[in-house]
Amino acid sequence: MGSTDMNSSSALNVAVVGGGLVGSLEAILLAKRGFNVELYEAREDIRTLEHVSGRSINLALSVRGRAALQLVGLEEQIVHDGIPMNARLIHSLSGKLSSQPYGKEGQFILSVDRRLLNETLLTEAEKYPNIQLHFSHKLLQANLDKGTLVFKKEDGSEMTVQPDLIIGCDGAYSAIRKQMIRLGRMSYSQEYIPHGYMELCIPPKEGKFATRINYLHIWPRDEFMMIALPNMDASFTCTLFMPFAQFDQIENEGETAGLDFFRKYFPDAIPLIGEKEIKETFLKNRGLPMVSIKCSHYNYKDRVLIMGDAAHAMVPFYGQGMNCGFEDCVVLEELLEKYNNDFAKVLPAFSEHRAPDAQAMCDLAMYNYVEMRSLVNSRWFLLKKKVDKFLNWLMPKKYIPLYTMVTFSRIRYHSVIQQWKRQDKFVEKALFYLMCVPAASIGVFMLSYFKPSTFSWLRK
Ligand code: FAD
Ligand code: EGO
Repeated sequence: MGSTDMNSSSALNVAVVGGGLVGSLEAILLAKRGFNVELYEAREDIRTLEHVSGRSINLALSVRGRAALQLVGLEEQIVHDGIPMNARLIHSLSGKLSSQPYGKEGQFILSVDRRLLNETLLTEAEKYPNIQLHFSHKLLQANLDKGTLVFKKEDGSEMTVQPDLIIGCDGAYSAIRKQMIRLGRMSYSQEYIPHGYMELCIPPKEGKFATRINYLHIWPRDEFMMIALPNMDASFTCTLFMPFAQFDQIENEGETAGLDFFRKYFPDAIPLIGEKEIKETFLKNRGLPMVSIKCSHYNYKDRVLIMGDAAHAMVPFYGQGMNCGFEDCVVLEELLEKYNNDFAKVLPAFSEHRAPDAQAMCDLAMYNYVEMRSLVNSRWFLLKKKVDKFLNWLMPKKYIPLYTMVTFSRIRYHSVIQQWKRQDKFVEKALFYLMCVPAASIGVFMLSYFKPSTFSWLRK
């Protein structure tokens, strides 16, 4: 049995495992190339679920993610359904607000609703006659040598398929990746960080946004960090990052500990979120873990490929996880084109081309995690950004801030690191030589003062 396809069509069958952000997008791209695509998603169809307690969390979409959405003709719609964030807005402990734009005119990142984005992609996928969506299909086993996948269906029964190509887009805890590791010769590392995250909601105030809309709100507080991104329904979603030890302490201290914590570190956010909501969120929810996963390669022979978080989960301190996963899709698309859909060439090439970049982004995200905690307070945050801006003004071609290269360009991530190191070295050197000027002047002055004869040849 070469496939589950009963049609006489000779098109190759591709199974996409995971109908999250990357899986649903990749399914569309593969269908556009004429493959028969079967998409298997463990959860129910999210479009049929009631707007239950699971609060709509939002994501920052930037240039790399948009490039992929453009390939499937959805960029405009997604941008329309998102909220531009033109600047960062830094909240100091005293409640002072300072903003700084992300770029020149019209440069912004977008706050998009994860669920809406996923639903839009699934609905688009459904328009293709050569895509079949299978919800409530959880991958149980995979035999990658034979190329067989076993799914568990809603009614508990099992189903086996044997597609020509398997694309694993099943997230950070990928079952496909697990099988690839078992087959050997695959590098793999994972790291849980000591921080957890928790989401809180800033509800609309009299139907309007309770605070300034078109910003990425940031509360830098050393070990504790909070951000807020706007939603289309006039609410904001806050994400609080703090060490699990602190989450545990608050949990053990009792009823009002969460609120007391906010009084101490985020006083200006209390009227926005509401005392009751803060108390309840701390009682109801716990800190959620964040993991960074690097591996290589991403393919198994010419049969299996992992993409998105399955291949490279990263800590969220750059807002790049989804963007990087979407860029994976662009890269795969380019390689399929280049090698005329020849999997034996495309898959190894994808691993070789993409792993250095995705690993670089994982490193950059981890670096930002360390960097942001070292910023101590909002003053330092702003100062750093001002220095970046000044250097860029001084040398627009030679010095591009790291955040700009990552977020507003499509420079390969590994090249971003190279360029960043290069320009940092340059700045260091420039500073050194600049310091040499006053140092030399002082030297000349002292010499001429204490030993004027040194310069007697000048007076001839
Ligand atoms: P997922 O979205 O995890 O999708 C995987 C899918 O596979 C799921 O639908 C799951 O149900 C399914 N699945 C899993 N196992 C199986 C199985 N055995 N069988 C069948 N199906 C299965 N990224 C950004 O770009 N910008 C941001 O601002 C941003 N903020 C973030 C904030 C936080 C707190 C976190 C945790 C992440 C953030 N990210 C952000 C990262 C982003 O969420 C991920 O990179 C993105 O969701 C990855 O998409 P994916 O499709 O690879 O994986
Ligand atoms: C000095 C000052 C060096 C995610 C500031 C580096 C990340 C880092 C988590 C923001 C924006 C989208 C984000 C900036 C820096 C999302 C982001 C940034 C956070 C936290 C985030 C910025 C979701 C790092 N982008 N960013 O420049 O505004 O700067 F604060 Cl905790």
